[in-house]
Amino acid sequence: MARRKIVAGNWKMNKTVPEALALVRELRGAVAALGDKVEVAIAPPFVALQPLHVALEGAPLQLAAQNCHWESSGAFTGEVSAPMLAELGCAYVIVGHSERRQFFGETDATVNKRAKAVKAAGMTPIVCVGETLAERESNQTLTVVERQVRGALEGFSGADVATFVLAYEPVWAIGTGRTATTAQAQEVHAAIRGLLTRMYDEGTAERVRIQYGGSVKPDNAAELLGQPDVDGALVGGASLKAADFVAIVKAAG
Ligand code: G2H
Repeated sequence: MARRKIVAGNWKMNKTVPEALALVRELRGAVAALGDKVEVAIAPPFVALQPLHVALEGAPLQLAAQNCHWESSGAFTGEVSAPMLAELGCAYVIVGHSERRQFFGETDATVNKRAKAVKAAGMTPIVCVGETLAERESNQTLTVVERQVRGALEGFSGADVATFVLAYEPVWAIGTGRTATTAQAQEVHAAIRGLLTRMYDEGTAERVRIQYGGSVKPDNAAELLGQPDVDGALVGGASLKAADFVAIVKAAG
């Protein structure tokens, strides 16, 4: 089954609002010129969402947030809720990014709660999973990834999950310049799809889009994105320059 590839730029804690607007001005036309074969999203910091929502009107670029809280409102100082993000035009919310797991105490249970809030607010979660270097070196990759996928998706129906995006991001490849080989990426992506078949059914598993993330660059994107179970990329560092990000989108098409 042909899955439409999705390339998303995770800007992390980069770009002021003027810088974000300037980058989007560059991206708009360049992405539009590539046609609609590949879905493209950008995840700027929260403070840039509203101005970019306005700036992106009519553009073939989806807006994504990098995280959200699981409650709709309340006494949660410093947090942002899913309905607030939906109101700003977000189509996607990244949940469970390894930097959230590593630096902010994210667990499989809180990833699940956030994914439920995202879905309830009418958006689509991009659920990140991935093993550390120590876990890979001790042959725990598939066990860890299975635990993360099961934990994140607990309580969702196959119909829900079929619309979700998963992102396999080996922690050892994030921002390090080390990329998983195409074989390593494909092996884990295929294993995730096999797991989804066991958890739901083959039809569901075939519909879920699984992105690869971790030092994706213009020069490695085509090979990674050419793998049968790699349905897109979650791009960090290389999404901060229009030319690099557009080249990756092009490689996906
Ligand atoms: C992984 C990725 C984007 P980078 O975190 O989510 O970042 O491409 O910089 O490794």
